[in-house]
Parts: sequence; C-alpha cells; structure tokens
Amino acid sequence: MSRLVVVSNRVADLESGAQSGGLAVAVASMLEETGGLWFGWDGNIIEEETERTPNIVRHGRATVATIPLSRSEYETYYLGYSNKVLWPSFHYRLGLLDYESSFNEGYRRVNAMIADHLATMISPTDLVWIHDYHLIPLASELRKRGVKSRIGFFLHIPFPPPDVVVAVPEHAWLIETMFAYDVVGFQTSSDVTNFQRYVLEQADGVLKAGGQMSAFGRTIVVRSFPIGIDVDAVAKMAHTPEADASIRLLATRTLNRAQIIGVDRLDYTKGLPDRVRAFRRLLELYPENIKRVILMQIAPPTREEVAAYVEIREELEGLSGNINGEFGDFDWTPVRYIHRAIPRDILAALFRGSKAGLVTPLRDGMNLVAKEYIAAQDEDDPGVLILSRFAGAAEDLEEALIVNPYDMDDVATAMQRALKMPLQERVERHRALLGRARAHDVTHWREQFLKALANAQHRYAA
Ligand code: GDG
Repeated sequence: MSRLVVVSNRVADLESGAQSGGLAVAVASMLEETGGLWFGWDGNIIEEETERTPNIVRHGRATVATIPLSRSEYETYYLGYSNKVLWPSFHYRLGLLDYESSFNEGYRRVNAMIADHLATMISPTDLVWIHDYHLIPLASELRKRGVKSRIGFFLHIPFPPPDVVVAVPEHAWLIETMFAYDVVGFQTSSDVTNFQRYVLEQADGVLKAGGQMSAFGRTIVVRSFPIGIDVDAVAKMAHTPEADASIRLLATRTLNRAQIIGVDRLDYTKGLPDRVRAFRRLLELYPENIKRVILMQIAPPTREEVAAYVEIREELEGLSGNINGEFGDFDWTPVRYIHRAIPRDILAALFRGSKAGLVTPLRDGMNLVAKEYIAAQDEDDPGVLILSRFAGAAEDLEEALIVNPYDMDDVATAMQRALKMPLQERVERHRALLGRARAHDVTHWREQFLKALANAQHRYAA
C-alpha cells in the first residue's frame, strides 16, 4: 500500500481528536494505517521571515509536519490571495474581491516555500493529496523540484463558471498549474462542468473519455467526489444520555417551543442575514408562530481580520436585535444568536432537539452541517432539513425542502411547511436523506478519491 501524504492549509489537532470533525478523523485514520504524513501551517505567525524547518510530531504511525507563517506571508498568502481573492470569487461574489498584486506574489512564495520542504520528504511511490484553494499551484511547484509521485487535488469550495473565473487577474496561470496534478476533484458535477467549460473555452483544451481533460500539453482526470460525514459518529453523539438530558433541559427552558437551528461559521457565503430576514417573514406571514418558534443561530467567528467579515457580523447582529426588539416579549426571545464555537456533542444534541435545520448558504461547496443535521435526527420522529439550492449538498439531498435563499417568502414558506409537516412525510423524507448521507459518507469520499489517484496513469514516472 502506498504511503499517503496529505497537505492542507491547516492540519487538524490529532491530540484533541474528540473535538475534530469527520474529515480530520477520516484523514487521520488513513494516515495511521499507512504511516502517512500530514503537512500544513501550524496556525502561528512569526514576525521575522527567517529560515524555518518544519516541526515534526508523531501520532502513532502518522507523522504531522507543521510550519509557521511570517506576518507578511499571512497577510498576502492567507488573508490576501486566499481569502480576499479566491474565496469571494469562487463563491461568485466578485463585488467582494479585494485584489492587490502583492497578494499573488505572497501566494506563489508560500506555495514555493512549502514545496521546498515537502519535496525532500516525498518518495516516488507516495500518493500525495493536496487540499483546497490555498494550495492550487503546489503540485506545479513540486514538479519543478522533481517530484514524480502521483499528486491529487481536491477543491472544497465551488468552482464557478468561466465568466467569473476570468475576473481573477492570474486565472490563466492558476488554472494551468492545475494540470500538474494527476487527479483534480470537485464537490459536484456542476463544478466539474464549470471547470471543463473554462478549459475548453479559455485554454483550448480537449475533453476525453473517462473524465480526462487535456490542455497545456498534459492530461488529467477531472471528477466530482462529493464529500460526506461520519454518519454513525454524529448519530452516536446525538443519542448519548448527556444529549438526552440536554434536549430535555432545552425543552424546559424554551417552554417546549419549536426550535429551528442554523450552524455556520460567520461567513458572508452562508446567507445569515437573509436567513434572519426570512425568519422575520415567517412571523409576518404566519403570525401563529409568534411565541411558538425560536431560531437558534450558532455562528462562530472566522477570518475577522477581513473587513467583509466584520460587516456581515454587524449586519447579522443588527437584524437579530431588530426582530427581538420588535417581536420579542418578556418570556420569548425569537432569535437566539451565539457568536462562539459550541462543542460537537452539544451541537449534535441541538440538531436532534430542533424541528428544522436551516441551511441556506448563498453558495457553498458542499455543506456538512446539512448532513450532520440529518445524521443526528431520531429516525421515528425526525426534523426537516431546509436546504439552499446553492449548496453543493442540494445536488444529492433531493428530499430536503429545497429553497432559494434570496427569496424570503420561499424560505419562510418552507419553514412553515417544516413546522407543520405530518410525521409520516417527515419519516419518509428523513429515511431517504439518511440513506444518501450514508451512501456518500466521508469514508466513501476518501476511498473514491484515493482509488482514482492510485489508478491514474503515472505520467511523471521516470
Ligand atoms: C468548507 C466548504 C465544504 C460549525 N460551527 C461549529 C462547528 N462547526 C462545524 C460543522 C461542520 C463544519 O464546522 C463546517 O463545515 P461546512 O461544510 O458546513 O462549511 P465550511 O467550514 O465552509 O467548509 C464547505 C467543507 O469545506 C468540506 O469540504 O462542505 O462547502 O466551504 O462540521 O459542524 N463545530 C463545532 N462548533 C461550532 O460552533 N464543534
């Protein structure tokens, strides 16, 4: 079995595995099996840009190698190019693109620096799996340093249509670097189509049999690998005696009011202000819900050094405050907003204790919260998932109530429908959704990707 080398912007903390998500656990278990390596930024920032050597720690058979970033690398590579250029544009939000040429220089420099370290740690028989938009050009940097291993890339965020991609000033260079991989994986078939269109229209590429594409003198495999969760782990967390107790306490505290839950990093892609507006619309269109329903929104902070994130927080807090002031009463707070991360087990209990899960991003690569909400439900009395058509998850989770997050009335009507849905319909929809979450779980995702990578023609072999 080949050794697996995983590279991502951040590595998960394998020590505190209890709090880690399914992805980290799935990758970690694979690394343990193969004695693999995980390389990434350690989350620290050093003021001076000095020569650095990775810090290497062993966890069982797995090795974790991390490296700090300098202040200027953090500002250009991470905050700048990754999160002010690629993140907004790949989420179709060109109005939020905030470009400086120094960002791209920093992005190239950090990818080259990582390649310098990694190239010495990789052997030709390794399978190298690189993750996400921070590291798109990493394979091309590794190839320059003579790395001949099979290298795969998985994009966790959407890939937009060519008209949007071309707004990124270095798009031609960026997409060309993707042809240094052997396999390029996306979340959904529409991301694959968008990528194919770019390659055909902008790069004179050719689409070949078996999902292969040729351009820039190279041929790569391009496919979708929809990411999933560890369904049993979430279900188990939602059904412990402690979870039972939390749900009972919640019911007492809220006087048995129906709860609708949203859980999202406070990111402008997640559609949080629109969601709160839709909740207001629910109270206006269906006033029977006044004093009977609560929207619980958990929105932990993220990327607060980027101005667009400060603005979205202010907007969300303003809207929540307005509803609570206007509709609330001494014994009812309509919107409960928590700007903090909640432990995973509590989250699972909250999912199970909520009549509806509200997942309404304006654009999302997949959205794991949708799948976690399904996994946490009681099979004989499940809640209803309301899902944005713009989440990658909507391509598969057809039995959810699919909504347009820009249309407040549509979302409000779906909430009302979820609150009123008869038990039999809830059970049937949930059974189908759970089957889909199981069929496309995180193990399936990992295995499918690594199988495609292992089977890819070894074009760089000496
Ligand atoms: C990117 C793509 C794609 C959230 N709040 C808390 C908490 N979470 C956990 C959720 C879930 C994870 O974080 C979020 O995953 P999502 O998939 O919803 O979204 P992104 O963070 O934007 O992830 C996305 C994903 O990558 C995987 O490929 O699906 O489209 O944008 O697991 O439960 N966890 C804890 N406390 C919180 O308060 N413990």
